[in-house]
Amino acid sequence: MKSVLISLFNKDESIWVKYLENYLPDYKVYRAEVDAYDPEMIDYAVVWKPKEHFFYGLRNLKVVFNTGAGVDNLMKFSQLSEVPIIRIVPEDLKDSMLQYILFSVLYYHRNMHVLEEAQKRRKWITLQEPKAEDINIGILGLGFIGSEIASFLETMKYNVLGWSRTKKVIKGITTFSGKTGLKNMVKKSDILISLLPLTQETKGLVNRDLLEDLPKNNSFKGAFFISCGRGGVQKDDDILWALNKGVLNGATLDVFQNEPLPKKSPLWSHQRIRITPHLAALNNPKDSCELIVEQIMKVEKGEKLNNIVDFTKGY
Ligand code: NDP
Ligand code: OXD
Repeated sequence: MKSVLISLFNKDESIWVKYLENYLPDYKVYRAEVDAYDPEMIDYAVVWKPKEHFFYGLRNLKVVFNTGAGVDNLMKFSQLSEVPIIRIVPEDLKDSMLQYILFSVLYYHRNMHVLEEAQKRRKWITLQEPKAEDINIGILGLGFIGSEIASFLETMKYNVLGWSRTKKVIKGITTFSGKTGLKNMVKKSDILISLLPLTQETKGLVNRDLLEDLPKNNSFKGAFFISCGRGGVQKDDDILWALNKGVLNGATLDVFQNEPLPKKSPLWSHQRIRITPHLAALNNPKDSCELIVEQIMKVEKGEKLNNIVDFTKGY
């Protein structure tokens, strides 16, 4: 009998087990932290932030399924350089991220950050918002999620710019790559959005130097930062510094260098920061399990897999 071992940090594993058992009636599904199992009998692993010891003894592992888009938590397991890691990214993950980003972009575009303050002071102020085409939105990361967000924002008439490791061609989007490309894009970005994975190269990329390049004399009198990729890409202290110095006008942060964000962090109470607890786009268990099962069937038939992570690149 084939076996699947599951370990999902902070997720309700029982729902995932139910779907997997339902879709794979001939397989045994074990929960790593609950069930007894023989590690040598495990064929597939379904994980989210697995514990240090999770992969011990899994000598016959065929594939690891990461139940999320970001695989940074798996890069410390050197034994996985030999085993394919598949990112499970259902289509609706993009929809969720799009909703989150659209909400955040509109919040700033329609001056809600100013109007909320005015309401607290019972002040009736009339503000004319800039036209969408006069707002430059710079997107860091043009992958599965970033490219879709870029195209959607372009259909909303925003002027969209995007930066990636390799230069992209996306209709209606001005694209950049490389260090100079990054600087050139940041200098123009009224709203900067991070959708980058956390790798050796992206760690700490959104820092003082980068934030200082953002426009200051635009119609918002400063730029906004929306962070939805990985917290390690930004330096939280530098975001605070930029806000306090007036280098940045506002920030919406879904991800942080340390999660959960420590209670004592000054980010919580900063007037110009909006915080959400890493939920911009969550994997829905049903669609994810369907994708996992689809890929298991491919392995069993010797077919090519989709969404394989490049362990050397780290994403
Ligand atoms: P992809 O792997 O499809 O895309 C990653 C993008 O980042 C690519 O365009 C890639 O460039 C670019 N990139 C990677 N390294 C660099 C670099 N050194 N310099 C410039 N660009 C770089 O990832 P997804 O779009 O699926 O997801 C992005 C991230 O979003 C995930 O890694 C995850 O961390 C995060 N995420 C967060 C969620 C949340 O709830 N907050 C939910 C889902 C995802 P290239 O195209 O050239 O390879
Ligand atoms: C992901 C996430 O990477 O939820 O999918 O952050």
